[in-house]
Amino acid sequence: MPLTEKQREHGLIFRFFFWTEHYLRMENILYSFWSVFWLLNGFDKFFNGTLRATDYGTVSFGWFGVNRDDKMIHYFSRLDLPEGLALFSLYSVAILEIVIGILFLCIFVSRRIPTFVQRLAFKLSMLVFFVFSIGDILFGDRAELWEHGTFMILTLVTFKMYLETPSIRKSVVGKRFQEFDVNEDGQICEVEYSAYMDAIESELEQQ
Ligand SMILES: [Ca+2]
Repeated sequence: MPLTEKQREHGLIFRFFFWTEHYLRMENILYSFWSVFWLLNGFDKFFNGTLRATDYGTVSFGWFGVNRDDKMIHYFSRLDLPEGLALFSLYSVAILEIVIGILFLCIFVSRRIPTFVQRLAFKLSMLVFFVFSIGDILFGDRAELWEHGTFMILTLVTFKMYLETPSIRKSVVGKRFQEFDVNEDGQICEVEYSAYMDAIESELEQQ
C-alpha cells in the first residue's frame, strides 16, 4: 500500500504523528492513570508510614502519607461504631481498590480482554465512589465528598471516551476506513485498528 504524497513529503513529522496516534492515545493515558490511581490508593491503606517526633511535632514518615487506620477509627467512633468494623471496612475497600487497579492495568495492556470485564472496572469504580460519598456525608467530611465527586465525574468522562473509542479510531483511520473495516460494521474494532497501525508501520519501514 503506497503512502500518500503528503505522507512521503513529511516523513519525520508523519512518523511522529504515527507514534502519537499509535501509543500516546488518550485512552492509554487515562487507563494508566486509573490503574496507578487505584493501585496506589489501595496500597496507601496498607502502608501507613512511621510516626516520629520532630521539632515540629509528630510527623508521619514513609512513602504513603495518610494514616487511614486512625482516620477511619476516628470516623466510626463518632457514630459509636467499633474499631474492628472500621478496620474491616477500610481493608475491604483497599482490596477492592487494588482489584480495580489490576483491571485497569489489564485494559491498558490489552484492549482485547472481554468487554464485560472492561465495563466492570468502570462499574466498580463508580460503586466505590458511591460508597465513599455516603461515608463522607455520614461522617460529615464535605471536602472528601467534593473530592470523590470530582473523581466520579472523571470516571464518567473516561467511560464516555471508552464508549466513543470506535469513532475516535474512525477519525484516525480517515479515508482508508473502508479498507480496514473488514467486517463492514461501520466501526473500527481493536483488531482492525491494529491492522491499520501495522500497515502504516510497515509502509514507513519500506520508505
Ligand atoms: Ca469493523
